[in-house]
Amino acid sequence: MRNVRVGAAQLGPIQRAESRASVVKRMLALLEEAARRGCTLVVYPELALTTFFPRWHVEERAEFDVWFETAMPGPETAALFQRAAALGVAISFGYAEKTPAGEHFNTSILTDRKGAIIGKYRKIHLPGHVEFDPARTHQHLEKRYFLPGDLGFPVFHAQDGLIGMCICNDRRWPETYRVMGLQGVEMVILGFNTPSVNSQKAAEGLEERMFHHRLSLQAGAYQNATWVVAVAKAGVEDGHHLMGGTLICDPEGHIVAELPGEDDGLLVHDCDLDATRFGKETIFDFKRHRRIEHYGRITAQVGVETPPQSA
Ligand code: CDT
Repeated sequence: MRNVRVGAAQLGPIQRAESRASVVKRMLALLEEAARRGCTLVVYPELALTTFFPRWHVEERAEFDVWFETAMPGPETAALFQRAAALGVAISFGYAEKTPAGEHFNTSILTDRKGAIIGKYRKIHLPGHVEFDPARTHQHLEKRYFLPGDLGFPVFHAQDGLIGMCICNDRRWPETYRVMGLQGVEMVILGFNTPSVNSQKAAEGLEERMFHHRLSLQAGAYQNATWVVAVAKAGVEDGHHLMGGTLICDPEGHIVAELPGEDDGLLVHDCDLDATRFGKETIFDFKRHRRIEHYGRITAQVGVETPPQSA
């Protein structure tokens, strides 16, 4: 048994006016609770330090550099790393990253239990659009403000096992999990900011959004025999509703824990990494069963190419 007691640390809404210092205080409160409850790993959401700013359009994107971190840890986040190290708890959270070369990424990091960053991931599947779109009920401008991640889907030795990260929209893509699955991933951790309505389809509300969320996570877990820990930023943020749905899937694809509500809150679960072995050694023993000679299209082609019509 290789148990990881994980704390999925959901954050309620972060309003535009809320300072980083105030958010870090909320994260620290969840960290303290997690340590009291014996967690060795705490996972926070995507863009955990700020409001979900890609919902706003600005002509001059440099105006939005205020939402980006140029150092991690930085002045406001150092306290989080220090406290996590003192408590012996590893942490993972998402933030907007601006590199020294001026590139912008939607990023998450993973630390060890001493507060050292041992893993970094930059979001690859950026949803939404580049320009203001008047046809949508709300904007989702991730493609405007971020570059697609350039680090692949790495998996890290952590917590006596193999842990990988992805971010929000990545969870809807089977490729995300499979690339990590091919590295033996035993726990996928991710944060998300998901509006509870579809900006292009008013009829698609919370129930359907939650269905697709669970469906994606459960399939990813089962098909790769891995734990999946998904953590929401939820509630009404600057007038826009983000769904909750912080949950944990076991390697058989079952949801084994789910956090109700849309406020700051901690979902704690014991995840035995050895529970991934059965699936990895039987139905999803990739080495025995995969047929890569038929998977060429997956990497050779982006969009759909329909077959030619027969005469
Ligand atoms: N943050 C994020 O990736 N949210 C998306 C919303 C999709 S709608 C453009 C998600 O997949 O949940």
